[in-house]
Amino acid sequence: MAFPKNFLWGGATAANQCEGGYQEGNRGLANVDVIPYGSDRMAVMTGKLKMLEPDNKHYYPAMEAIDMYHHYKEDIALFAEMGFRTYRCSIAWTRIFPNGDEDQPNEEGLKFYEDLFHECKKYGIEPLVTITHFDCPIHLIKEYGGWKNPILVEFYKKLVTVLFTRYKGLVRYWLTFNEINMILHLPFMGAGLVFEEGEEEETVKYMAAHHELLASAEATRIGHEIDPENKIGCMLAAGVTYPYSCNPADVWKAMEKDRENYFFIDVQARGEYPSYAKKMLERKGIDLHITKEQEALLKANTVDFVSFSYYSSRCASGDANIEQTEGNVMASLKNPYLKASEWGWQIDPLGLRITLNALYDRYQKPLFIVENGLGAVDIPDENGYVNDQYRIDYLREHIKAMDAAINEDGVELLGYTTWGCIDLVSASTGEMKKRYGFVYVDMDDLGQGTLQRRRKKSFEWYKKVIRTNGKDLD
Ligand code: BGP
Repeated sequence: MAFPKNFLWGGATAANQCEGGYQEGNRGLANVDVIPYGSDRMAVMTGKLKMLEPDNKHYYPAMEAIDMYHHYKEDIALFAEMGFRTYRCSIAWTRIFPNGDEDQPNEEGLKFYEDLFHECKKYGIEPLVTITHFDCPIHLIKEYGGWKNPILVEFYKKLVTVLFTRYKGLVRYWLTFNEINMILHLPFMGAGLVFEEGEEEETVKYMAAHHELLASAEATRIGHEIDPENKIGCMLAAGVTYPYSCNPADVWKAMEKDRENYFFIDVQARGEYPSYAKKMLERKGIDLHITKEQEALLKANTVDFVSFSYYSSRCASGDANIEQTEGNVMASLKNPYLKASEWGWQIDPLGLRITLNALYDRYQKPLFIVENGLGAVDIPDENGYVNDQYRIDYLREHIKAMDAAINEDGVELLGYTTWGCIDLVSASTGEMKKRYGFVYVDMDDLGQGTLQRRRKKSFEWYKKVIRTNGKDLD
């Protein structure tokens, strides 16, 4: 058991799921603010139901979330108490450019993150910053159609130039787009796409993806220019796909499913559209009009490291009649060898080792696990204490898998940030009761609660894991 000396242990959050304060500090309205809790949520996230303004009939959990906007000092102090060496957070685009297309950034928003990063540094915590974690200014959606419009690349360039300049020396680790492959599954959330009657959805999604890939390469270029010390990474919703059986038709299906996801990272890490993707687009009749300049941009600006989220492996078959289960948005077949969380996400620590190896074999770049964890219903006892042994068990097995990948397989892994280190709003369901944290937050699915923070059992456990650099996992 030995993790590298500078291994970055920590936790991860996203602005839209924890910050709240959606109207504070001149912040503008974003897509994530108008994604409601309840039965319309999926339709809005997928761009099938157009909701570009809040209404009185829905509850919108991101608006207040766990109000980290006002609690960040207290929360970072708790992370420091656990010994975090890094904290992954994201920037709300609309705090920096409320509409997205202004000439000048909003000073209050810039100052907010500057203070937050200083607060991290005070404790020796290295910020790991996601530039866009599922957020897009509503104005850019209404006015330009979101990422389907290439002009978004220009607005994004402006955003990253401001961020890299202002936070030079304060932030070194950056991720361009959270779970970039989610655009195919949650296009409103991932790219501000709303589909009009008769619109060719797949074409629009791949076009928007192309623009995000260009924007990501631009960010890598600009980030390196402004400060060569910057480390810029991409981010994949990962989880290897197993063939349901050794039937070659199943093996083929599993490969196809993996390629659907790898496609994005192939471009970001290897610098070009892979041949299978070109053929796939051709077959579908999708022409992205890729220019020579764009090809050169992608080629010259590959990422420094590959980061990913991992919750479970997936399973695919050539036979359409096998039972499905829930997964991180992407449905998978039910794997009879695995147990699942209360939300049906299959638990597979060895799958993490397999995923780490697959990504390292493919890209030969340092990896970073920036999300992993167990979403569970936590029931506080009469003293408000949560004994979340199940979460400890989940994390322990995944840390062992990381250890094996590093020490037995030679994978280069920079760090590990568990998802939702403090309870926050679930991205897929909008619930608060799907909790991931070491810190309990008193808030329910409809925004009722005191917002009080309390340490769970896993808090002390993770503190020990970090203190011993992953040696003591008991
Ligand atoms: C990933 C997202 C996160 C996060 C996590 C857990 O897809 O990057 O934002 O929420 O999944 O998912 P959920 O919140 O749906 O349980």
